[in-house]
Amino acid sequence: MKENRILNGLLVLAGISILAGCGGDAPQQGGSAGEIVITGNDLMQFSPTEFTVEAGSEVTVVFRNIGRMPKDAMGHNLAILEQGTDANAFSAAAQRHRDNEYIAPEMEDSVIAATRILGPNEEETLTFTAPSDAGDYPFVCSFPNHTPAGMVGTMHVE
Ligand SMILES: [Cu+2]
Repeated sequence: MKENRILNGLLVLAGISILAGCGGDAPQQGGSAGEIVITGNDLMQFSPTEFTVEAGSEVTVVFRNIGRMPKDAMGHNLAILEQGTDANAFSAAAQRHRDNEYIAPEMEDSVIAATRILGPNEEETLTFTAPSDAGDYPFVCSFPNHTPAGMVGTMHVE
């Protein structure tokens, strides 16, 4: 069963990769773009590290922790941030806020959408409206030390 779930995830990722390879115009636009699936693993890696959405569209992002390590040691979240947010500063401020899912309350205005901290085999679905301004928006895992370790990515809005 577990293998099937992982396989399904990989197939979804493969589909996203194919769409991404088509350049901007093809099937992702039009409001029924389908889910974007992002995984986090025990090596503090997001996959994929970038995705593209249409400005102003409804977006569904599924974030899945595919690692095996305990949540306290290797939890992950996915926080999509406003354009221009300093990802390292955001995550540095988050470190003191375990009780708030590692989001600093004073920086919540910089958050477009964020999951809670997920343990192994957990997933959470985010649904939000993409920004109306085209550009690149960072996303991070704000679990302590994961952003500086490279757990960052980019949401392209076009
Ligand atoms: Cu993480």
